[in-house]
Amino acid sequence: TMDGYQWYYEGLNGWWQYDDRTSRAIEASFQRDDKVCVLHISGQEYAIDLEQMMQARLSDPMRRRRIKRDLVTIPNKGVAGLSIQ
Ligand code: V3L
Repeated sequence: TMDGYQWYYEGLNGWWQYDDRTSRAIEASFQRDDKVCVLHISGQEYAIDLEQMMQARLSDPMRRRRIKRDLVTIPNKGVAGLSIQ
């Protein structure tokens, strides 16, 4: 669906995959060349900045993380906080 790509946000010593719904929403914005999209993710609103490649909480913009679009096959920590062992 996404040509073997996925969206990731930064965690401690690695990258987490976004949940599928969020990842598809970010991809749609990316394909439209949007600069930013605002998404509801696990009870919080986040601005996904596709120029800076960062996510930040709307209610607390200091809470920023890097994001990236990369192959689904890269090593990662899991999906949206659910660890892979
Ligand atoms: N999807 C799901 N949960 C998120 C996301 C997101 N895009 N962004 C933040 N959170 P903040 P390690 C992460 C969660 O940035 O051990 C991971 O998913 C975030 O969860 O201040 O550091 C893990 O569950 C955090 O719990 O808004 O790699 C957890 O951190 C909370 O929102 C630990 O991961 C505050 O993040």
